[in-house]
Amino acid sequence: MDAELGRLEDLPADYVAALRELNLVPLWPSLRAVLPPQRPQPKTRATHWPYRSLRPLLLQAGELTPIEKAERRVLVLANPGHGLEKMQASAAMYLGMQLLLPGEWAPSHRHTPNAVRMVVEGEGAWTNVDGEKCVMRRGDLILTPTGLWHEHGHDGDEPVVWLDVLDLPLVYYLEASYHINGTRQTVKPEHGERAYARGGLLPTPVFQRSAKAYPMLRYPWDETRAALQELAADQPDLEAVQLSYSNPETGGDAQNILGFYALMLRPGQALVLPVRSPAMVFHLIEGNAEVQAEAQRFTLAEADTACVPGYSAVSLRNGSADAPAFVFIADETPLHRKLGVFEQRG
Ligand code: GTQ
Repeated sequence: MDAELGRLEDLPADYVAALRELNLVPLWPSLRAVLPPQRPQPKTRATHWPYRSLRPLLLQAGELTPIEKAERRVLVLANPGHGLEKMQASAAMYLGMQLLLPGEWAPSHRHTPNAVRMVVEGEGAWTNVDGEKCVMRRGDLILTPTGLWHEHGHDGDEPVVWLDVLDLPLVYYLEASYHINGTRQTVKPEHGERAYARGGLLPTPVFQRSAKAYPMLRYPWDETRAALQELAADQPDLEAVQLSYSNPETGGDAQNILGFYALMLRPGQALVLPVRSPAMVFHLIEGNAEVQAEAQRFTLAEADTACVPGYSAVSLRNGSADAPAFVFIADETPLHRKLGVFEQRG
């Protein structure tokens, strides 16, 4: 058992005042708060954002606020455990649902936080990232890594919605968050998803290697879905049919701070995840699934998003006995591993 430590109230008021005057703080009254026993006490709460409820409010934002007055028309999925005004889903993850209407243009900018988009609904939108025009179709994952120019446009005739996942809370906390506005991008003919279309085969130009830190920017959903189904068929005993979105040149994580994965739950499958230090986000692309984290249980319908804190017991269950469920997962694993604080218990 931990010894009980002295409280601030135990100290003479004039002593505390003298400390404050010199910008000094006694550690012992706060020691247990910053170093709690056995495991962290996350502010992040298990939270569910049903798409059915947020969609009408997002479409209403399209009527209330023109794109010129928003630049990015986004409703932020804020975790109440952190306070809504902090606009964070977890310690390091930000989530937003972004709406772009036909004919609109979200102007070019670049910023220090890394972003990805997971396309939720609608046809005809595109995002230019570093001069590469990425079409946006449901289930596609599109990267906009740190420092790269990006702009969103829409040539279709129905609203387009996507989920933004950024490491903004971390970069903001580091006092390293800022943006620069730019002008309309010149589109180049390259498409990383074509160059790296086959796993295990790398483009190998004789005269130069790719100089791009992020060679693949769009991960089309039809490819990801097919890869999951082929993996499931190839390994019928595999417990977790999961793929990582990776950088095809390095084989490492697609981005430096957050990790991105696609998981297929077989019909009727229940999956108990190991307790690990990073927080996780689940976004249901197809099917239906249940997420249980500690005392909470959420039933995810298509396009629903949920967040769970690190160090919690999480289990997933496919609610259908006939059809697979496809889940997009974002987590803080690359960050935890780089910092040396990654942990898996049990
Ligand atoms: O689309 O560039 O949700 O800059 C937050 C900040 C989206 C974007 C967000 C952004 C963007």
